[in-house]
Amino acid sequence: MFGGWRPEALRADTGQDAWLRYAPLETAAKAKYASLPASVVVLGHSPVLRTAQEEMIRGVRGMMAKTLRAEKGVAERAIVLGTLAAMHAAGYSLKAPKLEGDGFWLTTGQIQGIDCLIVASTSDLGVLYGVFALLSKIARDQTFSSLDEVQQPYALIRWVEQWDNLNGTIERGYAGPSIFFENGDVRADLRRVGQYARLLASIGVNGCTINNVNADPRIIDDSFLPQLARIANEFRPWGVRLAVSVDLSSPKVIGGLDSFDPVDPRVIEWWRAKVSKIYQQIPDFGGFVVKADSEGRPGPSSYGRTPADAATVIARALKPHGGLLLYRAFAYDHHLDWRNPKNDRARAAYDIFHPLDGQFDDNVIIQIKYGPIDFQAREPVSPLLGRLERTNEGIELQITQEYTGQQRHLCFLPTMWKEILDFDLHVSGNKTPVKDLVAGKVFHRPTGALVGVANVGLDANWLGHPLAMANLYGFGRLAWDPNLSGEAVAEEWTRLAFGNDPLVVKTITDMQRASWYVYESYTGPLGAQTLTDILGSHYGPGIESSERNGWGQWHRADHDGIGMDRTVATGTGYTGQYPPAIQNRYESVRATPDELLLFFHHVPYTYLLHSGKTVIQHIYDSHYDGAEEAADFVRQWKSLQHHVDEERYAAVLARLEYQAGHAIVWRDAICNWFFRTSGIRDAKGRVDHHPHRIEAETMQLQGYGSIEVHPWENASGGEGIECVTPSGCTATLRFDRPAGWYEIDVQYFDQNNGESKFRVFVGNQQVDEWIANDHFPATKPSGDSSTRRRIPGLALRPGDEIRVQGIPDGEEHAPLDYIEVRASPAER
Ligand code: GCV
Repeated sequence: MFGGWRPEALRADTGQDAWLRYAPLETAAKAKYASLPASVVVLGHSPVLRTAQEEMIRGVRGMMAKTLRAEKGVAERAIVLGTLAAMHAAGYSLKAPKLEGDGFWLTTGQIQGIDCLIVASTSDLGVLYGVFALLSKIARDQTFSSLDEVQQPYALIRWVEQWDNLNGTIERGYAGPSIFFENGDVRADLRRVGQYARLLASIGVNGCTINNVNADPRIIDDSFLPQLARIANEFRPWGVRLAVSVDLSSPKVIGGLDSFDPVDPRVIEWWRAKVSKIYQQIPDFGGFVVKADSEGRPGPSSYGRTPADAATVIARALKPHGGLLLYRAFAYDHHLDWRNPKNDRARAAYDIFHPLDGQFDDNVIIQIKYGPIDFQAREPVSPLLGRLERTNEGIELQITQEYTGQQRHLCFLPTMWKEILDFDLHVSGNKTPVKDLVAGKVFHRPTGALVGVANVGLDANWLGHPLAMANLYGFGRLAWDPNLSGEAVAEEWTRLAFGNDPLVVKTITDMQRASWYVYESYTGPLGAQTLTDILGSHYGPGIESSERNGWGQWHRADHDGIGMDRTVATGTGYTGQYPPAIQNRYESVRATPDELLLFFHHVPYTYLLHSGKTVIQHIYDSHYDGAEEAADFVRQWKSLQHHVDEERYAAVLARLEYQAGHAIVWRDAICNWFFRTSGIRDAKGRVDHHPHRIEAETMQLQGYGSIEVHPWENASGGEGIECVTPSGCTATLRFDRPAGWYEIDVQYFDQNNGESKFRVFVGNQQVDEWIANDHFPATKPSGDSSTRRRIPGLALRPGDEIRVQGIPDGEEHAPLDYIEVRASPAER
């Protein structure tokens, strides 16, 4: 048998149960929990308490193959679930610690003289959270013989948002269609919604906004409310409050008014009546999210009103029912004049919202993206987070990997979120980490919020990449307790999702922890932001797409240098939005940390970093290192074969191999672009020098013709080849190196508008074939569609003819970029 063979770890797993698998425990662990009581008593009847009892039974049954007896009172050793009030009412005398809100207490103690395991809270929901915490401990093989633990949530509002459209698509969703909507209606089958709510509850998430912030007004049409109520019914047993995004022009578009001016009495009345109707059908409705005056959405500016005017009308309608309004600070002009060096999109949130501080009602939360631009792989913390003293604020994080590899690349985001949440903004010269600001602790606000844009879909494993669910898990865990370390979160998740095999735990935890830095290192150097195609997919490289247009994501790279001057002294003045200590750090080019240098300063390529390298050499080195580290993920993952189930092993391996190839596409695009632009050579001689690469356009072509790829840096040599002959074309080369074992990489373009076939021959022998049927976000040869096929272990002899045959399909013309022939790893 294989070393470390573990039956539970090898069970086939679709990923649907995510971190709530409750896989059978190993024999030793089972013995550890053998003394667990045989019954579970719940004090109370609410749906949430019922859920808590059922979950306890489900978890123990899964992990220990025992079915706890469900009881109403303590007559024998029991796991006792209930609120402190219910325990007192039942006459149980407990010396309870101070608990607030949905915090919980896990302890062992005597109830009526009988030893019990107690899960207590001040709320029913806190009891459910405590049950999940207890089951998580068992699944992670934790000892709890002398259990006495209190957990309190850090922030009151811990919501996820989905950008689902009513037609069933998801904006920036990468894991299938919506679990909520299809064809303009709420789905008939809502089983996945209940399962999602269970996952959310297990990590302490207490609200979910189900539709795109680019909201369809129909979401709150009277005729739609019964459908929303069906979703709320699925959420309710898990204590997840339903919320929706609303369009500010709703009073006009679906309400029949001729205006949506927020101070118009008819508009005020419309919102009041609408909200009442919603609460009649959904009494525990959470509230609304608003995106206004942003990226073409209607907003108060149409009537010369402010966001505070708009927020007030809606907040006052929600207030009597206990509803919240999350008003997004992501509002900016996307028609900025790029020629004006003083213009700066990064300033927008602060410029718009800071003057309004104190003008928002207490049930409004200003929801602020973590950085001033838009979920880039690296941004400084938004200065607005430190500047709202008389207004509730919340932070918006992005779980779906819009700019961070779209769940095809491994990128564990809690590492980034920890840096942000721990970042000390030094407000008024005091220690004020972002986590305290957004929890409302610094200015003693009634509430605060951590919001994560999740965008799970109908794919069995929710987010596409089997390792990406660590991001959803990590969001919930950090929203609950931002003092956890990223490592602890990664390890917890790995144990729950893959079991406790030490090799598995260490390998996956290490990979997750490294992954954000690795992704950053080949996609966006020194705070220049993710150098992706910002006008389209936000996926592959697209270096100039952010320049010379109104979107304001400029990094201003030219022949001499790169970076945005955002200083007060000579630039856009953005640094002046930070409290003095932070302003001083970013205002000075020397004091700015390397990783954010280009966000704040325009410097020559020859500028020397703190690391001792020039900017240009850093760009080259980080992209080469990053691509190598991405390749190393494949090696690390392979060490887990037979330690994790075959299904996930194969699925993760395929994604990591793809990522390793795509990291090279990124590396080459960025290095070549900066080489051509700056004219400065790579001191290590790697850039634009690929000794084993044969450009497809230089091969002997039959039927294939050359094509230019735009932008040029997204294909090797700026060109590729394509075949429009239905029966196929070939590209051939003669191998002229010594006999030995080799591997061949075929770099081709896999568009989503056809499924070309490829075959590779050595002489007359076919050595591989495949169909280009992946679903990259591209309809043409590009940095999005560029991918590779690796053919390992070929015995090649001098004079061999290597021939690639491509057969086009639909609009995809079997496009090829290059092939690389390298000695097999063992022979290098
Ligand atoms: C839902 C970015 C995304 C948009 C998104 C927007 C937002 O611009 O690319 O898809 O819109 O942010 O957060 O509102």
